Amino acid sequence: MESIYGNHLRELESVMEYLIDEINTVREFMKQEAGMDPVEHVIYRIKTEESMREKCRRKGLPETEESALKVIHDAVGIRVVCAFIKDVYAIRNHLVNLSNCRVVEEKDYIKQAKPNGYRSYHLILLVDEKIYAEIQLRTISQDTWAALEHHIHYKKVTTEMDKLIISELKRCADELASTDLSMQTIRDMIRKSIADE
Ligand code: 0O2
Repeated sequence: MESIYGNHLRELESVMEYLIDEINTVREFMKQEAGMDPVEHVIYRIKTEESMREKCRRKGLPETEESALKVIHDAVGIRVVCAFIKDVYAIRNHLVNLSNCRVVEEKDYIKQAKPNGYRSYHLILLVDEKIYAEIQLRTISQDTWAALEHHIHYKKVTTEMDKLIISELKRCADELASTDLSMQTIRDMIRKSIADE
C-alpha cells in the first residue's frame, strides 16, 4: 500500500528536525542566561502510518495525503516538557516568533484547563507555508498527569468506579497545578535572593 504521506515523509522529518534545533537553540540561550536548563525532556515523532489512518477514520476523513498533510495537523508532533510554567511560555514565545512559521492554532489549556483537568499548551505551526506541526508544551507535573490519564482517555464511563477515578484524577490535576504555581514562586524567590546578594 502507498504511504498516506505520499513522497513527503522526508519533508516531514526535516521540519521536525528544524523545530527540534530551534527548541535546542532557545534552550541553550536560556541555560546560558539563567544557568538552568528550562527543558526537562523533549519527545517527538512522525505519526505512524497506522495511527494516521486510524485518525482519518475516527474523524470521518478519507485516508488520503490531503487528509494526512492538510486537514490533520499533527503528522509532525513534538512535546516539550519543562520544569516550570514560565519556561513553557518562554519557549512558546520563541517558536511563535520564528519568521518562517505561521501560528495556525493555539490552545492554552494551562490557563483554561479541560474539564477533566488536562493542562498543556498546544501550538499548531505551519512551517514554510507547507508543513503543519503540533507542539505540546507542558510542565513535568502536567506531563505525569496526562500519561496516567491517557490510559482512560478514550474509555467510556460506565461504572460508579469510573466516575470516581475521573473525579479523583481531576482533583490530582488541580492539586498539581497549585503545586506548579508554588514551585514557580519559590524559583522566582530564589532568583531574586541571588540577584540581591
Ligand atoms: P495522540 O495519540 O496523543 O496524538 P485533534 O488533534 O483534532 O484530534 P483536538 O481536541 O482538536 O483533537 O485537539 P487537542 O485538544 O489540541 O488535543 C490534541 C492532543 O492533545 C491529543 O492527541 C492528546 O495527545 C492531547 N490531549 C488532548 N486532550 C487530552 C486529555 O484530556 N488527556 C490526555 N492525556 N491527552 C490529551 P490525540 O490525537 O488525541 O492523540
